[in-house]
Amino acid sequence: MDQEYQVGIVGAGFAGLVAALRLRKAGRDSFVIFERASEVGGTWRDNRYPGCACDIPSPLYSFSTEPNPEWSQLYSGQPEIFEYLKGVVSKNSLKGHIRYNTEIVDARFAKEEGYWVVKDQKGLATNVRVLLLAVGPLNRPHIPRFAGLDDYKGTWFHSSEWKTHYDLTGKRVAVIGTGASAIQIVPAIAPSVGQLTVFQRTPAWITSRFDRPMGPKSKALFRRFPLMQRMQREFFYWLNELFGLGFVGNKSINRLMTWAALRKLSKEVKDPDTRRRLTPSYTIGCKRILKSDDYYQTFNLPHVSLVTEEITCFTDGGILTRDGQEHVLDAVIFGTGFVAADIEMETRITGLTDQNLIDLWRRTGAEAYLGTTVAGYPNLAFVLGPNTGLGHNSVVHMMESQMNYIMQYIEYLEASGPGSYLDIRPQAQQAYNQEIQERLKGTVWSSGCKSWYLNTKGKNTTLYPGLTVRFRKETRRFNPEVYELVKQEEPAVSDR
Ligand code: N01
Repeated sequence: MDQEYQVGIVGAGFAGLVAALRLRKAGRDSFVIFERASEVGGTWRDNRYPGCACDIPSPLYSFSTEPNPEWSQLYSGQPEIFEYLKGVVSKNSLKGHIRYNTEIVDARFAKEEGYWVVKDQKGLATNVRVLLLAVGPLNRPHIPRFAGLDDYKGTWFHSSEWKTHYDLTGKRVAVIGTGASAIQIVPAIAPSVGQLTVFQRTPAWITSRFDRPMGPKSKALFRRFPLMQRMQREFFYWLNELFGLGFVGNKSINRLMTWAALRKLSKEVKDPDTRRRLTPSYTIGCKRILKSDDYYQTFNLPHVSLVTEEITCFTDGGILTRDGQEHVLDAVIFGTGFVAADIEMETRITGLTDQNLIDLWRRTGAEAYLGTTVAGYPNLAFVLGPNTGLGHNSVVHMMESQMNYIMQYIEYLEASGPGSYLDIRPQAQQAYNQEIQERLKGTVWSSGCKSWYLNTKGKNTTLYPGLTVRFRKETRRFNPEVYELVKQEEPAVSDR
């Protein structure tokens, strides 16, 4: 069977939609998006917990080609971001390209033909010349298997699997974890619960969000003068880049961020002992810096308490901590994050050999050239692949940079004739990743804390160790000399 599409995209979250928009903009129609759920949105579809919002300002955390003058807040909530994504899909007529409820379980490169054969959970195969994996790193919940959890009689769930029908009103509730999700959940549920206990293992560095509503005047202004919104986007982008310098070695900016965060803590938390326990002891930025305008104040409420004793186990009625105290609870929310650095995709991906890419990465740690292409797996690219995450700016910018590169990659491949394939040379991939790991050494992320940026072997496979301007420059031009181009002598297929 011939290839059916030029491009197949796995995932219809932000990354998959960035890819689809770029293909559309280039006038391409031969692409299909495989989405395992019944709706687009990825993380913004799955995370529905109270208070869920983006910690990057919406004018920046949006597609550069799809500005939205209607954001109601500077930091929009999940329902609005989800609606925005669905709106972009409708406006750009992408719906017809999406195969919903389709989970890709197997992707095999047919090297004689120069295309990928991808199979879904029902066994249906589709052939695509280029496969784009846009699955995102934050969709596999990390749920620690505490002893006794199975015997606990109360309700428990992970932040990304919120039980929307469970009413927390008046209940004795615990939140485990104090990461980005938890610090949004805690102030959102505190007013309605009867008692709230926050179990903290490591305090987070928290800075102010300075969130504010976008009133009718600014909306009207942005509608009338799109350039104004573009300028607002640029403003936040460059501000974040400036603070990004503090992550990659600039001590003065790092000190400024530390000072601002400590000042905020001392102003917003009344009780000195709670304040002390909320004070981090590691370098700011080593774990993701969190942004909140209302988390700290929650600990001033009489029915909210912070527990820093280690959790020993669950009991029938709640949680037992190392000091021997049992915390009786009706419900426990796991704000314990995601498995991000150890790629645990269910899909079997085989390229030029029978080696499953995911098994390979389990051994080596995930790595790719420019976070995009992987040696031995030709005609395949990741959008938001290894070491493309950020601690300081919008990942949408990174995805759009990658698509600048991927579009040229596709054009070059097509110009090379039907059935040809492009494989990144292992030496180029290795040199790039050595440099990435080298550059990470001088950053805050390597300053000694434990974070989800690191895999179980301690290797940082998630973050790009620099400013996004640098990555944009690196991805500006496709460089064919670092690829091996294999042309078919007698092409088995023709391009559609
Ligand atoms: O997860 P986290 P998150 N016992 O890994 C604690 C993005 N995000 O879901 O620091 C006790 O940051 C752990 O403690 P420690 C955003 O980019 C997206 O909050 O490891 N505690 C930590 O406090 C963010 O950065 C969206 O000591 C345990 C917490 O759980 C990323 O997702 C929304 C524990 C985990 O924090 C992850 O944020 C929110 C244990 N055994 C966040 N195991 C959306 O896109 C873990 N912890 C909507």
